[in-house]
Amino acid sequence: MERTLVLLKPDALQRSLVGPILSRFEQKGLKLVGLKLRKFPDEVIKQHYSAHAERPFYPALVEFMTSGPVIAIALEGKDAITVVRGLMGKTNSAQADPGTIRGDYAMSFSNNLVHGSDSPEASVTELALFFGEDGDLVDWTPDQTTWVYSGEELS
Ligand code: IDP
Ligand code: MG
Repeated sequence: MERTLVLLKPDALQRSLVGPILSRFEQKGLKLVGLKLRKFPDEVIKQHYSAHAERPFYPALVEFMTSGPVIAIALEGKDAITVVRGLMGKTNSAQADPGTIRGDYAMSFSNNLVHGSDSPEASVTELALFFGEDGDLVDWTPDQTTWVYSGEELS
């Protein structure tokens, strides 16, 4: 099992798309292990996107991501990182496939509703940044687990 960080960006909250986006992840069979609504401090957002610090869109990205509340979500599942990236769709929403979150609900390159970790290394760093405190992530076993996965996949 793998864990990944998802952020619902300020446009998701402004456009009342939190429910539909969260439903995509829940209905896929991913397990919710962390959920947090905050106006995250500039330092947290800058750190989160530090890999893009030299890119021309970075200042606007930080401004956008601190313009309102963000929901940080931790999801767990088999190949959760890749599965979540697939559900999100391409970064430029206008080019994202129908059926993906960005493809169905967004038009923009920057205002693209969701973030998802892009590698196991990134997921560890990002989960620590947004859910670093003890008890912020919850270990539990949904009753449906044995229906979401085969016995072989769970062993
Ligand atoms: P990702 O969110 O699909 O992983 P990244 O390349 O990691 O995409 O970029 C991080 C975020 O920065 C994007 O989700 C988007 O909000 C913004 N961004 C990336 N490239 C551009 C661009 O060329 N113009 C405007 N915003 C961009
Ligand atoms: Mg990225």
